[in-house]
Amino acid sequence: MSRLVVISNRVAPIREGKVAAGGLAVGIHDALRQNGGIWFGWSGEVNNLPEVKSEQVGNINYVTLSLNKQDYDQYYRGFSNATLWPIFHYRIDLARYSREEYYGYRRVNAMLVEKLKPLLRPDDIIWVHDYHLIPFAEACRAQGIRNRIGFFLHIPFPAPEILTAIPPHNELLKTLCYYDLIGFQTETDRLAFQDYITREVRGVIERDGSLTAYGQNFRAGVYPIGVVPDEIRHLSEAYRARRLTVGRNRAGDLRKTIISVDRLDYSKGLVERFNAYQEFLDRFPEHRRNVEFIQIAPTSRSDVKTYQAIRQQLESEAGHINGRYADLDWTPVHYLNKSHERRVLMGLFHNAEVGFVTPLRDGMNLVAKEYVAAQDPENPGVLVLSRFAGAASELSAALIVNPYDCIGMAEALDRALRMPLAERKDRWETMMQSIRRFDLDAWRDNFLRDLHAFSSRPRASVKAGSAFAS
Ligand code: ADQ
Repeated sequence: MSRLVVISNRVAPIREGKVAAGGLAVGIHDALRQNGGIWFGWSGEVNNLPEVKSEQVGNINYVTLSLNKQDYDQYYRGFSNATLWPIFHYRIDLARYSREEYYGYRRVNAMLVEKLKPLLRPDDIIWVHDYHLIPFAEACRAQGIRNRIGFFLHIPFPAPEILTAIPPHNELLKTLCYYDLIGFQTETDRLAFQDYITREVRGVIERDGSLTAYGQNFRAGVYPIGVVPDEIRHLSEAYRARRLTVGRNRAGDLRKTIISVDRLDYSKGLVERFNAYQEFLDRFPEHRRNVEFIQIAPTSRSDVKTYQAIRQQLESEAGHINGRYADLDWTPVHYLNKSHERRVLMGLFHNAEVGFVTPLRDGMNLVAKEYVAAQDPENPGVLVLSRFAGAASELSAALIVNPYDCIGMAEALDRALRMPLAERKDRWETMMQSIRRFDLDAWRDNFLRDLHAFSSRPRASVKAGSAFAS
């Protein structure tokens, strides 16, 4: 049986042999445990000692390395998070491009391949994750690695008009085509990619559905990432009897809760969401004092400039709403800027009447699925979901909103809070069917099945010693 070798920008932290609980980490961990393998990537440390550390836990070998400051600035902070992330989330206005950073990105990909190469066996299957590692397969081929290599993009794939804002888009997409299988979250993403390949570079769709471009033949498929519904149900039920934060109104009734949980990121539509909540309090005064909004959003990528700005903006918005509406016994917004344990989050989801998930763009958004999976089947809450989250293509029984429509979102909150039990149950059951069908196991198994099935044929080799080899 082939071993699995997973490459991701960060390797999930190892603590006493357990990976940190989180959707993606759990999925990858399970896949590795089945046949044994390697999880390879950056340790998260920045120093001048780029030594490779290896730790064997059961049949999984966790291999990590640190980055030096220049690599970190160019590959991680620069091209990955200041060019690719904003552009792939349709925010050309927030993107910057530097040729040095792009070269650094390519150089680090080549360096990672160099460090991985001695650990590989000829029949290993390699599964690479996300936008930091688009050129990884091309670097593998350049260094003579012939294994089957698949790639999964966790974030959206932009429309070609947006993608071409990246000056070396053609070169970058050429490197992507060295993968045997490229996985996307939604059909929209796959079609945007196919559009680029067929229109921009005159690639061809073959009769077997594979694509040929830049002299490479490869497959592109849709593999929506999912959650583990039973695990979420189990965690959330532990909190069934507890109301963690919410108080009572003057009549003594428990206040209803609207919950949002995100990484603090401009793609998540937090400012627009706060504005919509304020609009909701303005337009529907009958909900004042009877509802509380909990926004959990720990800082992420705090050393990237645009992330500092959004944090300040949100603090000011939350202060503004509370300043305007709060009373001695009512705080309309609880804005919590720190991380919470997974079981606490699932408990909060379970107890919240509304899940308010309104990104401006999102590859999938697992929070939407987690919120639904954490509900009590006898008394489920309502999911208010942005049409621009990948999850919206599966969860059409949510109240779908446009996050740029402030009044529309305020009206959806009102509707969610008033929704009769029968309608809530109907919508929840429809969503749960899809969540069970496209769970985390299905995501992983379908991707790996297709990667195995797509036999590796002899490939044209890339000239070694290219400009980006480290
Ligand atoms: P993220 O942008 O991080 O992931 P998301 O899918 O919502 O977005 O969250 C991933 C996980 O992190 C979830 O399990 C969630 O519970 C957890 N999480 C989020 N915010 C948290 C918080 N404040 N505290 C604690 N845990 C939190 C990227 C893409 C997404 C895609 C995922 C998986 O941007 O579109 O769904 O990868 O492919």
